[in-house]
Amino acid sequence: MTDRSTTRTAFRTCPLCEASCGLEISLRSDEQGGEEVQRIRGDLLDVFSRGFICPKGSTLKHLHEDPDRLRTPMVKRDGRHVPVTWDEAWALIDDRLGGVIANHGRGALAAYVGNPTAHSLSAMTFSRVLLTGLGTKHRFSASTVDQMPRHVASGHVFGSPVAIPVPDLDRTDYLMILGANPYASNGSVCTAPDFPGRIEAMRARGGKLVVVDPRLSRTAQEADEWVSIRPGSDALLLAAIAHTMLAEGLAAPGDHVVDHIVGLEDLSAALLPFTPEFAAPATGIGADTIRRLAREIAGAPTAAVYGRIGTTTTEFGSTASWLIDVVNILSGNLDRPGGSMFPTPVAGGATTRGKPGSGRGFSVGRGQSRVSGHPEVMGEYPVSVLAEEIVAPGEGQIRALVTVAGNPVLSTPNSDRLAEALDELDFMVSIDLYLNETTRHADVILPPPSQLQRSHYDLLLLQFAVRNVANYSPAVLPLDEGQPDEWEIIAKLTSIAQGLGADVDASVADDFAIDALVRGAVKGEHSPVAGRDADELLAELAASGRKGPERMLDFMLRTGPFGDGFGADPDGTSLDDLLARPHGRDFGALVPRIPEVLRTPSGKIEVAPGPLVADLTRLAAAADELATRGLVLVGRRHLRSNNSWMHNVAVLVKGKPRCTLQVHPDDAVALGLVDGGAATITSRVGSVNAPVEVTESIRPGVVSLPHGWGHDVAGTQMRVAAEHAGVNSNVLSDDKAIDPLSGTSVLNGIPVEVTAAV
Ligand SMILES: Nc1nc2c(c(=O)[nH]1)N[C@H]1C(S)=C(S)[C@@H](COP(=O)(O)OP(=O)(O)OC[C@H]3O[C@@H](n4cnc5c(=O)[nH]c(N)nc54)[C@H](O)[C@@H]3O)O[C@H]1N2
Ligand SMILES: Nc1nc2c(c(=O)[nH]1)N[C@H]1C(S)=C(S)[C@@H](COP(=O)(O)OP(=O)(O)OC[C@H]3O[C@@H](n4cnc5c(=O)[nH]c(N)nc54)[C@H](O)[C@@H]3O)O[C@H]1N2
Ligand code: SF4
Ligand SMILES: [Mo]
Repeated sequence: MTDRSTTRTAFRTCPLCEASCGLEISLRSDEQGGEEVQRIRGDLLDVFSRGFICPKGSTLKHLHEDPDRLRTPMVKRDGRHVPVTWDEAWALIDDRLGGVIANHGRGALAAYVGNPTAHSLSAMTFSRVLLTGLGTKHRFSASTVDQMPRHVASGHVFGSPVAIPVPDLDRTDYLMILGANPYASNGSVCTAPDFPGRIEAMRARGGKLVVVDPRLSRTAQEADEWVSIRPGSDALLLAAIAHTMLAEGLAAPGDHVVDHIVGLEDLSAALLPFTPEFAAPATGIGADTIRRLAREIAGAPTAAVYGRIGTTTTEFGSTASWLIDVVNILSGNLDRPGGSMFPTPVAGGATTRGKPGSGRGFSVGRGQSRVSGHPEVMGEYPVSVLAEEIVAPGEGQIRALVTVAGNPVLSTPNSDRLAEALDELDFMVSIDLYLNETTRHADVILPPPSQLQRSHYDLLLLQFAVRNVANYSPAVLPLDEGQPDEWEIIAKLTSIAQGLGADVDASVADDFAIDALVRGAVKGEHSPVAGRDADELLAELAASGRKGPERMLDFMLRTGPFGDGFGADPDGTSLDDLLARPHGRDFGALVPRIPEVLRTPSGKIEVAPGPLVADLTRLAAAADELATRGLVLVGRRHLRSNNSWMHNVAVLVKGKPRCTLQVHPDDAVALGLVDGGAATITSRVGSVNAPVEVTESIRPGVVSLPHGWGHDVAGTQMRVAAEHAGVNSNVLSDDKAIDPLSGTSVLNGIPVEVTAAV
């Protein structure tokens, strides 16, 4: 009989959300002579998470074992997906994608890159290779239903879209959270395992938590103060807070940054109209409260203002993100311990490369979307125009689409329209774990290995971490027979799209990519390997036998701010160093980075950038309409859910249905709704029915429906999810409603009508 006791313990960072918790995974031998996961718990020794884990973390086992998870490529034949060999899938892609390129050119190709890309080392390192290789301007991603406004604000103010200050959670005395619910989401664009525990520690040391949200969220319940705000009006609240600081002489950016700021006078002038009295009707927050909040933030020993989804996915997302920086700057909290600080990413950070202290700055509009003329932002277009770009005929019409780790049919606006548009494509290929609402439209689905069969390093998320940390995890379980790694799939797809044929090896794109990375670095005047012989470095990297993401990561670690610089600093880090530290390496608390972090042409913090100041006019003009708007819809997240794709894990979806329409009791009476009954919710673009949950924990005039549900679609293979289908809230989101500065969709504050469903 096989010994069923633990045979091995592995450590691995959880890739499911941004918190990057360390996991301790016990394995035992299975009947087939392999290994199976016995138990997953928090890694007590992880340098960052110290044992914290949420209910999703242990489901890496369930995801790995999920019988619905795809293990072979799927091809659509006569409207049904059937399993095929990898060779068959590649041959078909070569033929069909090649056909589209031959007939219509590369301008007919498009790509949509979804959220889990940010959580996959393979996809992080190779999606850029793919996007370049496809050679099309039709690039879309989940960023334009998420954090793009934050990038735009940082780009204009600090010169780099990834120079994003994060709240120094472990040292702050006062935290204001707008439109985020870290007790459910575990934090976003602020990597902090056990965000709730860090908040509790702050309160234990006498700190204050204020939560601005139209819902009494879990986080708001834990707060010292809940400020109930009308959706979409955060920019007005922040403008009025900044106005108050200026008007009352409380604005003091501090000696540590003041010489590095330009535009303070322009800012003061632009904020003059935004008195608390002006902001009060639209925000639904009293002028006295706004003044008090301004005084509290300015008066606290240290304070940090932090905003997320509820501030970015609104009509004024970019301006709200900018005004968060403004409040942090005026209150003297930018770039100081306890305030809002810039991380120093150990690997792959754009603000640790190039000339420190100044740069080319940030601009948008290097192209316009073909149909609606939206400007390019960070090399992509608003995902809300994907459907029209597929449907509208003419030069540059999208005919073939590649999706990587994305489910836009549930995640992006006016989704019914997008679903119809996908059927008009000549060819669609998806790299995805599941046959779901989006991939059911694909001609070919290419499955990556499970999360446990892949290595990990949070290349993106550690750029926004509240401590400077590095943690690499090797794959826990081996690849299945014949299964390529995720990076090999992306690399090979890239080469096929470049016309290298179905038999091309993944190493072609890989070798090309590392070559470009190393040759670029040795040419960089400020790189630790400036002037070194690229071939020598490439040979040293090759000597380790590494390829793919590992080889790139090793290079990025070694040439990063804490790296060994290929011999320059023997104590510096490298992949070998991290392999010897399964619980990660801590490089300490965040340190001040002004001015070297800046990449503006002026070398200054541009506190009043033209496009954002100009947007204040649009904001002021919207105040009346915001104040009188009728019923609006907002979203919400649940701890046991992860966007659209983890509803096939039975332990996570069991219990009461969670896809309910939350309604305030007063509204329920007025609308004739009863708890447990059904409601019809209608917006400009669509209509859905959902069960009603009457609750005091939402502001009157606001209803809330979570996104990522709506799994009752034919032709998918997610049996558990189908039994807990819920409805797709993005049928209601309006594809025409966007923040014009970033192209980001309005997903919160959608005007709706609600009636009792018959
Ligand atoms: N468990 C779980 N964790 C997740 C995810 C998940 O789906 N489930 N998704 C991950 C992803 S991709 C992301 S981007 C992050 C997001 O992380 P968060 O930004 O923390 O996301 P939410 O939990 O949706 O919190 C948004 C809050 O904004 C509020 N809100 C809505 N409209 C407004 C408004 O106009 N103003 C203000 N001030 N508040 C408003 C909502 O009521 C809600 O409480 O979470 C990540 N973590
Ligand atoms: N109304 C409303 N809509 C929203 C939001 C909201 O708050 N309200 N939030 C928005 C936000 S913040 C985001 S980030 C987007 C998310 O939008 P998307 O990224 O489009 O959607 P996800 O639900 O994250 O779906 C991820 C897909 O990747 C697959 N997948 C999971 N892991 C992997 C992997 O490791 N590799 C590969 N190749 N595939 C994988 C899953 O099967 C699934 O198909 O949704 C947005 N949509
Ligand atoms: S909080 Fe996020 S990273 Fe941590 S265990 Fe849960 S899903 Fe994983
Ligand atoms: Mo997101």
